[in-house]
Amino acid sequence: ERASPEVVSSSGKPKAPCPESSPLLHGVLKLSFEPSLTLKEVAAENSVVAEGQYQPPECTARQSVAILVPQRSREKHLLYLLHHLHPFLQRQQLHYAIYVIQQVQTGSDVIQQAGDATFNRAKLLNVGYLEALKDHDWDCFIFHDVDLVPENDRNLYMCDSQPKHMVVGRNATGYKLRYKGYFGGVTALTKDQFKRVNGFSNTYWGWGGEDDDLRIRVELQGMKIVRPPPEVARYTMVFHKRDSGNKVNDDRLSNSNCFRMRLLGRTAKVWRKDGLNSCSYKTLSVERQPLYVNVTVDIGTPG
Ligand code: UD2
Ligand code: MN
Repeated sequence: ERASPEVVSSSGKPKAPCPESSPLLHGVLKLSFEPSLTLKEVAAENSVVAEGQYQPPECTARQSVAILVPQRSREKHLLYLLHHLHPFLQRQQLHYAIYVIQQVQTGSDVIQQAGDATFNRAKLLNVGYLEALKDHDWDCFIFHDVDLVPENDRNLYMCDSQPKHMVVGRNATGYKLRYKGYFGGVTALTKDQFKRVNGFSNTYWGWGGEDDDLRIRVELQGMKIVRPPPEVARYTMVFHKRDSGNKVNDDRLSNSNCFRMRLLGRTAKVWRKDGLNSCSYKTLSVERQPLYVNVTVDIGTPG
């Protein structure tokens, strides 16, 4: 175990629990997306972060939170996210670490940056959960798109008694919930909530459906999704086009003229066998960089 929260301060006195509401919060934030921003600059702004991890010096954090970010060829988005998220989480007085899970595929004898292999967001997040638990017994996991930046630091990156969906609205969609039951973008589940649903399905290759599948798993367990107030749960999504290697997953659902409910329709039948307990992968490296832990992993191919 490498990161238990310090319960004793450097002076040797026990640290009091952090207040229920952090005095450091600003509310609405002014975001910036400066194309010239560099990793070095973001590291310099965050000298209090070591190996992607931080704990408040002044009190004992109420939760230990692992932020899991699936990423492939979105380095600029990652930089914007790190730039905003580190100070944001510090103002929330959390003990936290950021994990970036990179999808790579191994060929027979060459390791190939998987520019072309089909992306699998859900499986990468399962890997992130399993790998992060090797470092520390995290209370709470935040499953986080690389391109979403929170606009208000009262959107607390902590877990509740029920699974929490943090993105009620975002810039591109008029800050409205996209549809009832929408569970994409950023979600927060405790270690036990995520384990109870057996994590994400590993079978969603390409874009879409994996977030709805997780919602179904949550509902099957009789849990109920909660959301922060809409004025707080707001995000800016950095502009992007659909990546190559992440085309719409047509198996995920369908309408009358194609395959109805191919994957989502079988969730209730398969969730026990398809998830954390069947997530096979090969960890290629775990690099402890100053601002995040970089987990590079071979998760295989759809076939
Ligand atoms: C929506 C959801 C997202 C997920 C996705 C369907 C929101 C705000 N987000 O995202 O959570 O359910 O639909 O799969 O509703 N990524 C890479 N490289 C790639 C492809 C994907 O890093 O080549 C990662 C990255 O973290 C990205 C995320 O996967 O943010 C989702 O992919 P997207 O941003 O292309 O899809 P989007 O915005 O429609
Ligand atoms: Mn996106």
